[in-house]
Amino acid sequence: MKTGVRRVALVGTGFVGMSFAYSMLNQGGLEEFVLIDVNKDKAEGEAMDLSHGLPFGPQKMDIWAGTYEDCRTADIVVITAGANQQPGETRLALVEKNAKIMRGIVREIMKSGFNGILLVASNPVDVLTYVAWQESGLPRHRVIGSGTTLDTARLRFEIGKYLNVDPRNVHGYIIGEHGDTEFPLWSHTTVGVQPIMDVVANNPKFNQEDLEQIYVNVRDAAYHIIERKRATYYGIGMALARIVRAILGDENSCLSVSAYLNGQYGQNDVFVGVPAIVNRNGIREVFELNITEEETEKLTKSVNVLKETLNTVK
Ligand code: 6V0
Repeated sequence: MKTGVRRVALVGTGFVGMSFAYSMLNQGGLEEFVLIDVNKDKAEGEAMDLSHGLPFGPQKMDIWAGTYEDCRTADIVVITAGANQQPGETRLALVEKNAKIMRGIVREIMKSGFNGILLVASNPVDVLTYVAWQESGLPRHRVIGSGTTLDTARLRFEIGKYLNVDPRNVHGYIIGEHGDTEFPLWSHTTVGVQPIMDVVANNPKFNQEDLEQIYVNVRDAAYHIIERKRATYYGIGMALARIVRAILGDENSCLSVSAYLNGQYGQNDVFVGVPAIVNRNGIREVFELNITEEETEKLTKSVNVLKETLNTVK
């Protein structure tokens, strides 16, 4: 990755893309921000509106509505473009539609001579990250999906609320498909330095049933939010900003992104949410945690669901 001016390009200036952009505007960490959308007017309007926040932001930033050619020198291209499910449309039809959109976008990005890191958030994110990797020809460590970073944040928030501790001191991960088969790694969840299983076992105020309910709420959070406001975007916007800052800052942060598995946890040739170390080269490594037999079974089930969908668009 080049040094000096840090450039991020965003493809898809909808709710998710702009929540991410607004987070970056407030947090800083880059000098050039390119907004790309099939709807050029939308990208232009967003670039104007965002720029007007710069006098209140932490740093100087050039923000403009650009073209795929601007991806050439980008460090990261974040893809949040995609169609939403239409009434009567099956999930499978949506997958096919979005895979087609993803291939078209990645082809344009690569035509520019782009040689950075691709970060995908469009859904179904694990499947579309695979499609983006396949289409890009980039090394697998430079293609990343947002995976279960958002779900993990939801889990940390809920546990923090339940135990009345700062969610930043809750260390635990949701892994698997970003979807119905995801699950928490309770065996590796700690609050401060205490395993959560010890916390619930030693304190009559807390119990395992509540933890299971927290998991169900986390897993179904998107449905509950969509029911009320039709879409979810602030949480994922912050999660994407977190990943982008980990990359640009060469942080070696541990995040549950969608990463390519090459034998870890007995899984191969799939992108799925697992804790991984992220730095300016992308994914440095995927940890292989010593997970329980039950957790291994759940991960296998989740991967199988992903592979089934993936086979329809590969
Ligand atoms: P939105 O508000 O409809 O925005 C989508 C944007 O993509 C629009 O501005 C479109 O014009 C643009 N677009 C569509 N096709 C193309 C194309 N071919 N080239 C360029 N731009 C295009 O949707 P929203 O922002 O709410 O959601 C975007 C995607 O994020 C969807 O697939 C969601 O399902 C997904 N999410 C992913 C999450 C995650 O955790 N990974 C969380 C929430 C939503």
